[in-house]
Amino acid sequence: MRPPGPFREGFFRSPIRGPVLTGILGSILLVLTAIVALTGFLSHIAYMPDLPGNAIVPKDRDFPLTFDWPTSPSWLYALTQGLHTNVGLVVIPFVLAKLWSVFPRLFVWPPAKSPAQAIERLSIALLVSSTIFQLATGVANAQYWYPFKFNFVVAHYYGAIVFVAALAIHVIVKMPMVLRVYKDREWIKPIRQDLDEPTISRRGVIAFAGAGALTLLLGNVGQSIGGPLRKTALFAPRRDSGFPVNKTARQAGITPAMVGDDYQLVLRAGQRVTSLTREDLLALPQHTARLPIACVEGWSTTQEWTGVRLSDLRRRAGASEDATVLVQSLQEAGVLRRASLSADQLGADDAMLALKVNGEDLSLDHGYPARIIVPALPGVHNTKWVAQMDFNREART
Ligand SMILES: Nc1nc2c(c(=O)[nH]1)N[C@H]1C(S)=C(S)[C@@H](COP(=O)(O)O)O[C@H]1N2
Ligand SMILES: [Mo]
Repeated sequence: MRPPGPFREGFFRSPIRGPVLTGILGSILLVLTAIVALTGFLSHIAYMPDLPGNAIVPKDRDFPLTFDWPTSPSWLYALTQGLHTNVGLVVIPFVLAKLWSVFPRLFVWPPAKSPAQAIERLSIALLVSSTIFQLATGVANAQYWYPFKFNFVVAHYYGAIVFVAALAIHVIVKMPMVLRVYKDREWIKPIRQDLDEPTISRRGVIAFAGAGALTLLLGNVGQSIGGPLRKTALFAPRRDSGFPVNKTARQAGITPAMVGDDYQLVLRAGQRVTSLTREDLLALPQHTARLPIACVEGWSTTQEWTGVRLSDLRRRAGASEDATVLVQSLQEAGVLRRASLSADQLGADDAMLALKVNGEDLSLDHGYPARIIVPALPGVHNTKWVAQMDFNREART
C-alpha cells in the first residue's frame, strides 16, 4: 500500500527535475567539494599533528597522509584556508538546489527495491547529513557561534571523513548517469514539450544558485584577502576591525600584572634553563618582516612584525638545529595555550618571537609581551603571551 500525499505519483510536478539538472548540479558540486575537502585535509596537515600538543584527534586515529608544512610562501595557509572557507560558502546554494532537484526521491515507494539499493540509499543519507553537518558547523565556527557542545575541530574532522567516504560511493554509483547526460548533450535539449511551461528553466535554477553563491562569496572574501578589502566582507564578524583580535587578553585570563616587570621568558633545552626579561629580548638582534596571520576561520591580516628570530632563541637556549619546540602561553586554560613548531619552522628566516607590530609594542590583546609569528603557519599556532619554550630533540611522537 502506497502512503498518501507526497508518496503518490504525480505529487511533485516540476518538469525540470530529473537527471539533467541533478547531473549538472552534481558535476558543479563535485569540483567545488573536492576543493573544500582537499584544502580541509591540508589544513589538518598544516597543524602538524604529530608534534607534541598539536594533535587534534587521538594520534593513532590521525589522518594517515602527512608532510612537513612549508614556511614559504608566507601566504600559503591564507590561500588554502581562504579557499576552504570561501568555496565552502559557495557550495551552499548549489547544495540547496541539488537537494530541491532530488527532493521527490525522498518519497519513492517502496523505499528500496533490493538490498543493494537500500545500501545505496543509506550512503545518500550519510552524504546528505554529513554535507549539512560540515556546512553548518563550518559556518557556525566562522561566525564564532557555538550552539553545539562538542569540539568543533574534532567533529568537523570526523564529519569530513564520513563525507568523503559517502561521496566516493555516490560518485561511483551515479557517474554513468551523469556521463550519459553529457554524452547525449541532453542539457541543451528543451524540457519535455508535452508539459506545461515550467515556472523556471533548468538554466534559471543554476543561475539562481550561482547568484546566491556569488553573494555569499562577495560577502566574505574580503576578510580572506585582508587589508582594506576586509571592510567589504558584510557577512564577516568584526569586519570593522582592520587588525582583528581572535581572543582578547581578558577572555584568555591574561591580566596586566602577569605581563609586568616580573615577566620572564623561560627557554628549556635538556637540563639547560635560560630566562630572559622583555628587556633582554629587546637587546638581542631584532628582525622585521611583513607576515600574515591566517586563521582557520578564513580571515587573514598582514602586518609588519619585529622581534627576535626563533633560530637565535634556539641558539641561546643551547638546543640543536633538529630540535622542535613546545611553546606555552601564560594563558592557563583553553586548548590554544600551547603548540609545537617543527625544526624547519624554527629555522625559517622570518620566524620570530615578535615583540612589536608596525613599529610599536604589541598590544596586550595581540600577545604582549611576546608572541610567535611564523610564515605560513596556521594562525592558531601563532601563540600569544609566550611564557615558555621547551626545545626537545626527541619530541616527535
Ligand atoms: N595564547 C593564545 N594564543 C593564541 C590564541 C589564543 O586563544 N591564545 N588564538 C590563536 C588564534 S586562533 C589566532 S587566529 C591568532 C590571532 O591573533 P590575533 O588575535 O593577534 O589577531 O592568535 C593565536 N594565538
Ligand atoms: Mo584562529
